[in-house]
Order: sequence, then C-alpha cells, then structure tokens
Amino acid sequence: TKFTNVIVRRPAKSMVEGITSAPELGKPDYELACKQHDDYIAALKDCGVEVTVLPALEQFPDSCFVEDPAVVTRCGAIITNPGAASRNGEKDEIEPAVRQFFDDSRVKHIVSPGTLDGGDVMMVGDHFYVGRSARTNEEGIRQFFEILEGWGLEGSEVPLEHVLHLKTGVNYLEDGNMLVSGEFVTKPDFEQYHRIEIPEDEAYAANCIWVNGTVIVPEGYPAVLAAVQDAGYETITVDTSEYRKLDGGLSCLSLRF
Ligand code: CIR
Repeated sequence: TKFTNVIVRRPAKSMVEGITSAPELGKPDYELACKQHDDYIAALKDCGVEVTVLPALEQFPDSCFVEDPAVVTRCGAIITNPGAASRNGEKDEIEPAVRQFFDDSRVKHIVSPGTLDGGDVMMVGDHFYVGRSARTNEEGIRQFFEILEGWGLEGSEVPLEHVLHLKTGVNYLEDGNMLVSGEFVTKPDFEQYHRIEIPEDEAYAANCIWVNGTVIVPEGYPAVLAAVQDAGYETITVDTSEYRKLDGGLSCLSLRF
C-alpha cells in the first residue's frame, strides 16, 4: 500500500454540538481544534501525500470526520449512508470531492435501508473488515460487500460489542501489524496478525494511522508510542484532544488513498 492523496475537512464552529458519548470531557475548544487540525495536515504532508482541504460545513457539526461518509479503495469510492441522522447529509457534501479523483463508473453508493459509516471499515490489503455497529447495519454491509466483489475485492463482517466504530479499537499498520485494544484483543478474526496490545488506560490511542511507512500517533499516550516505535515504525505525534471529546480519532479526520 502507498497513499498518494488525502482528503480532510476543516472543523466547523458548530463542532461544539457534535455527537459525543463522553460529555464529561467537556465541549471542544474550536480554536484549539483548528490548531490541531493544522498540525494534522502538516503531519500528513510530512508523510508524502497531497492533502485536499475541504471547507468547514456549519450545518454538520461532525463533518470534519470525513472518514465516515465515504470509503475510498484502490479500485473506486463508495459513498456511504451514515447511520446517525444528524450526519447523514454529509454524504452529499463529500461526494463531489471524491469525484475529483474517480470516474463516474468507479463511484458507488450505499442506499437505505442500508447504513454504513466508514469508521467501521478497516482495509487490510484487498480485504475489508466491516464492523456491525449502531451505525452500520446488516443491509449496509451486504451492499458494501456486493460493491467490493464487483471490483475483485472482498470483505468480512466483525460484530462489535462495546465500541462506536470498528476502528475505535483496532487499526492495521501494514506489514502484518495491528494495534488492538479491548474486545479486539481476543477476536478470532484478527488472530492471524501480529497484534500489538494496547493497555486499557491508553485505549483511545488504538486509533493510529499508517501513512507510507510512518505511523501518526495521538499525543499523550506514551505506552502506545513506544510500542509502535518498537515495532520499527517512524512516528509523528499529533494532539487530538479536542476531537477526542467527540469520540473522534486520527483515522476519522481523513480519507487516505
Ligand atoms: C460521531 O459520533 O459520529 C462523531 N462524533 C465521531 C465520529 C468518529 N469517526 C470515526 O470513528 N470514524
């Protein structure tokens, strides 16, 4: 795998109204979130990708989490049907951006009653693991696999118990290495990989991203940083504290392809 392009979207001031399961962390600070977003873009550029920066969308408080309304593969793009009502319209906003990179014939859609969030999709080569979650339903997964098969790719379903999205707790770092936390430590689906187990008190940092040999790690998780470096990766840390307040991590903030 090698990524050439990344799409991100600037956070909106309305992000303070974004969906969260952790209101006790407080509301995000918009100014700080913008600074962290700048740092995120800089880190991606350091990994040698071209970054397309889309403008903020005030009408969608969670729209900086561009990973959810689309899944981009080496064969084509899938515009999803996001499972949260307040986020569903983000699909129409991401589509024109994705179309800049793909011909019409290579852009497909998940349609109702199927729902799917890109945060539930983890790419491992030509295999795509899809979490069945509160956001991603059986019909959404069925449509997703049908599209993949049309491109000669394949997928398998992973039932989720505790996490919002699949990639909340498991992320592939290429080279057979996978970061796993919580329920993913013991799932048979991932037994075949070299699993780097994350301590519970650093579970948030299971959401790291591999970008062309470098792994971007959230700032403030020393055990995870050391484990990733021990696995042989160059690392860059980026503070994502304001996105964490909305259950968002590093992967959620970009589409990488
Ligand atoms: C949401 O609940 O949809 C947002 N507040 C967070 C989305 C995180 N996205 C992701 O894990 N891919």
